[in-house]
Amino acid sequence: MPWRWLALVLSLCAAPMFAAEATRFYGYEVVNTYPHEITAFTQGLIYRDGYLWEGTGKRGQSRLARIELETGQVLQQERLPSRYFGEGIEMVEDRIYQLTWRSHIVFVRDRDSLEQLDAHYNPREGWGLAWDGEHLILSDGSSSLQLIDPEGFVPVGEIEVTIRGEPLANLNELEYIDGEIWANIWQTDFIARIDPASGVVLAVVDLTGLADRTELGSSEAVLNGIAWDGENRRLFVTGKHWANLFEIELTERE
Ligand SMILES: [Ca+2]
Repeated sequence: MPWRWLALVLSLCAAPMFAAEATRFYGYEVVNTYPHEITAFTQGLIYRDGYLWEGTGKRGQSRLARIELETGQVLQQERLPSRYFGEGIEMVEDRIYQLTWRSHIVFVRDRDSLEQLDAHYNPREGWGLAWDGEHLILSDGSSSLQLIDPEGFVPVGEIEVTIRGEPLANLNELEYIDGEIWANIWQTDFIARIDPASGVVLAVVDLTGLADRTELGSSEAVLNGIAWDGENRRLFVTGKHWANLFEIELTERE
């Protein structure tokens, strides 16, 4: 039941005393609003070296792009062959990994030229990707996250993600922030903050209303894409077919 977890979250909201003990909840404030290409079907988003990097999906529209934050302008891009549906991206040193949805191929590109250096096999679906400094973290739409050695893209571990003891599925775009794994929950306005050691959802970020602040380019326009500027501690979020990307700060909920 795909919405089972949502019922759990809402029940937590309705019981704040218990929720405060079990799962923290955060709201948000918008700090900055930037342009974002409304045609971009955002599947992977990171901020590194002063730029946004975005992987997009849809066959025939999939690409990896380096983007200027302030203008949303694409500075550099590499398109995927039209048979591939691009998914999550992550940078490991001078290499960028880009997932495909169901083609089981992971492209490895040079950070500077975006030229393909290598390709790996991913036995699962490819959804989101993050980097904890030692392993890549892969989501596949289930409640399970894979830990992967970037050398050869070899799975070395698994994290089962739960909220109040129940599996939390539909984990999508990922970001590793201050020792936590943050995950968009597909087709919702929620981001889960996950303890990598236990898989327990420590907190839920509720971004309800953010989509109302931008133009949406299709019926598939949902929140997706988390990027963290660790140096300046800035948090960026956007969505598929959203006309804007937002810098937000979290607010505590009672
Ligand atoms: Ca990300």
